[in-house]
Amino acid sequence: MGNYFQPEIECASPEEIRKIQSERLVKQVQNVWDNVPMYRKRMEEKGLTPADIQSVDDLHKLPFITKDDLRDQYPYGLLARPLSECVRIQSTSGTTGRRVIAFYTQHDIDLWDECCARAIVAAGGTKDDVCHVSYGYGLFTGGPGLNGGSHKVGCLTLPMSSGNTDRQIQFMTDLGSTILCCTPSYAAYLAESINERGLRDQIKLKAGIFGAEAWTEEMRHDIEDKLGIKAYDIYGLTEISGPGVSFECEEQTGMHVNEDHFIPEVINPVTGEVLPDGEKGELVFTSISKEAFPLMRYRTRDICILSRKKCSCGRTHVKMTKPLGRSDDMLIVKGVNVFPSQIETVLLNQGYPANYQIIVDRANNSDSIEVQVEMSPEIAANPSVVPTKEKELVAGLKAMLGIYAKVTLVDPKTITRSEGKAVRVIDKRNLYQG
Ligand code: DLL
Repeated sequence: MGNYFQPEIECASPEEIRKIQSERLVKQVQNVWDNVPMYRKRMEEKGLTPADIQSVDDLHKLPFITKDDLRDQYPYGLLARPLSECVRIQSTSGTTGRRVIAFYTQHDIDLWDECCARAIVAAGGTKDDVCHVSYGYGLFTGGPGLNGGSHKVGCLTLPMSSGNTDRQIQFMTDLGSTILCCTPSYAAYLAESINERGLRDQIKLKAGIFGAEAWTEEMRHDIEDKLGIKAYDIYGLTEISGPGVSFECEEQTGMHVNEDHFIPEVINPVTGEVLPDGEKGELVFTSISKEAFPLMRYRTRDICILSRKKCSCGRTHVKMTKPLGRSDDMLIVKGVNVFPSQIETVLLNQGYPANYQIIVDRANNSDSIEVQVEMSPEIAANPSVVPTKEKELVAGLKAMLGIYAKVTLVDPKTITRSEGKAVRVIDKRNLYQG
């Protein structure tokens, strides 16, 4: 194992882990009760005081919080520390209306870096490695998170960010990158580009740490074959800190959750009932050691299964499967979170009817999104305006989503009407398995 493996925590007995969790949970509940009016109000509505939460066994009593709560409290409502103690924000992709901002104290950044360091070590990383970080830097958590983890491990860190494939490959060959961190789609694209240029034998990569979007086992094998590496999954979300909430070890049978910082639960998304390990449901996290932006029982909308089966790596932290779907309609396209309702807002604002279809596809490892919408009879009667109208929609969608979406205006009454719930989204990528 490398130099940031923490066996005293990562291989602690379940009893020891529960003890740490209980102590931290009790403190965190008092913290949010004292400092975040929304939490106090929600607890009072359920007749709870901090005294009702004595251990992890009481966690289920606390109310859930959702992304809507985060939006309602935007920007400062959920802060549990004075702004003067915060040193950083990160944000989810998406629009102003839907954006979620997470705040960090220096302690929170250190904790996050530590989680990412554990992930890098689990992928075989040591201070002798050259860690090539091609996740986006900026508001997105991917670049900053893996960058911080790489520093903690002591790797030589290449803060490449995404894009500029020629430069990526040049640094990779010139500096002998050994660990690649990026989205699986970008890894597949890089792998293809390296092979096309005949440079496969000039790269020294041994491992990849890929996450931020769903990817299949087939895609894993394809990337592993093309780059001659072992590809590890990493999971996380901005609200809970970013990448490193959980990560794969060499067994590659699920991702160990950093349970000493984030308590996972799986619930029935309809009733909210907590489900036993092994059952599929919505993943909920409680962050028990964060200072600035601690979320209690946050509903991730990711569907997965938890397992406590013994792992050959020696880590005892619970494992989660890859997300097996979502309990809402969020899509991740080109690494950006997209809600169909955002697209509908743009269409309606520009005077189109709500007869549309969203088609998401992936070709050459790159996502594409197309919006087909019915034109009005007025536009149909004057087809010369169609290209201009399509351009206006493309611009509106770009402003709303931050990515290019192709727009096709189709003839009135040509999009199939549904007799039940409208099927607005056709996702041809089939990314979720199970
Ligand atoms: O995607 C954080 C991250 C960065 C994770 C780099 C891993 C690597 P958000 O942009 O807030 O944060 O998106 C979070 O992405 O709720 C999942 O639906 C999805 N997601 C994240 N990791 C995975 C993964 C970052 N390994 C949302 N597999 C989450 C499938 C993932 N989906």
